Amino acid sequence: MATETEVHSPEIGRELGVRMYEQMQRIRVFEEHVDDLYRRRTMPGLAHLYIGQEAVAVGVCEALRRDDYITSTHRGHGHCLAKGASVERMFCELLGKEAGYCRGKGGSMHIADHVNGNLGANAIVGGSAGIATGAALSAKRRGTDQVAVCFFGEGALGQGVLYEVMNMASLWTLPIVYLCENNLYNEYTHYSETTAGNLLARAEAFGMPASEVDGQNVGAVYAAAASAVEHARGGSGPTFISANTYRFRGHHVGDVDRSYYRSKDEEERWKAERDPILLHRAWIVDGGIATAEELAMVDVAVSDEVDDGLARALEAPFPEPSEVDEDVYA
Ligand SMILES: Cc1ncc(C[n+]2csc(CCOP(=O)(O)OP(=O)(O)O)c2C)c(N)n1
Repeated sequence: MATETEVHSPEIGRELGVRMYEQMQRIRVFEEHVDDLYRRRTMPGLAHLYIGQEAVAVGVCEALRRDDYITSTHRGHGHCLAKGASVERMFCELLGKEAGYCRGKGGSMHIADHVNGNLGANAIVGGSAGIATGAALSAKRRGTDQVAVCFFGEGALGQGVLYEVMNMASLWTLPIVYLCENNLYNEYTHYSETTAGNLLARAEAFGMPASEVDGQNVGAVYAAAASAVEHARGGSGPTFISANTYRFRGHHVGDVDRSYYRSKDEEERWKAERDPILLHRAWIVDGGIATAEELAMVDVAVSDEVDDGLARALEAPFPEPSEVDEDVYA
């Protein structure tokens, strides 16, 4: 695995470079706290951590406007935070509190944040493809220049709905980016055992441009996303991006013994050589964009913000029992 850090787009200056670092750190620290909440049995249910994949959500969302749409997956905390969600309200949702994004009734896999264009996480693999494509169709029909990004894991490449909507998006020239996060594993199975043929060729068959990007390099993801978003906003239709990445932790927080499906050595290599935050930090410092001391101050500020958000969420009230059937549709 290469350890290069220089494949950034030249237009990433200090403000964007440092903000992308901060956003990735926010996601990393948030997820570490989620893992801790699970281990301390403070959080009900499970969560699928985004640690290791931060550069994908951040690189893509930095190329979007606030009123652009995203749809997310079961591994969605990174997408929500990158699109502007509040740390405190996300913790509230995970802890079942009234102030959460779904008033505490959705939990980790159902966070939606319409104010920031996030149409929601989705526990069904491939389940958000129709929603994202519908949002793109709506934007086109309303004559806005909004773009939709559909995040999904490579496991969703086995879901028929993805191909139905990619066909429509291409026929109707919809403003959408299909963003496949290939973290190599569908739960406990390597994707090469579930996905036949050439991955990009699947999108190219519908006549849309398809490309691959290093998902550990936030600058490269940003450049690929910015170009796809411009393509969509300019009326040229859908594109497909496959971001090569890796989840550093288990499929979910309870997946701690992973040696039967991937080696410790493989995990350690990714963490040591392909950590998106370390790579971006090296790019910033080596390139003289900001100093190590400045980034250390960002680390402290992010850590304090996440600690405070969690403390407030832990203190926050649960919904009243009388509200149990409000906002519940199924
Ligand atoms: C339609 C459907 N089938 C099966 C599952 C169970 N399931 C949950 S996550 C997952 C694997 C998803 O892999 P991928 O899409 O690559 O995302 P990742 O977990 O790697 O982020 C499966 C099979 C599900 N949630 N939905």
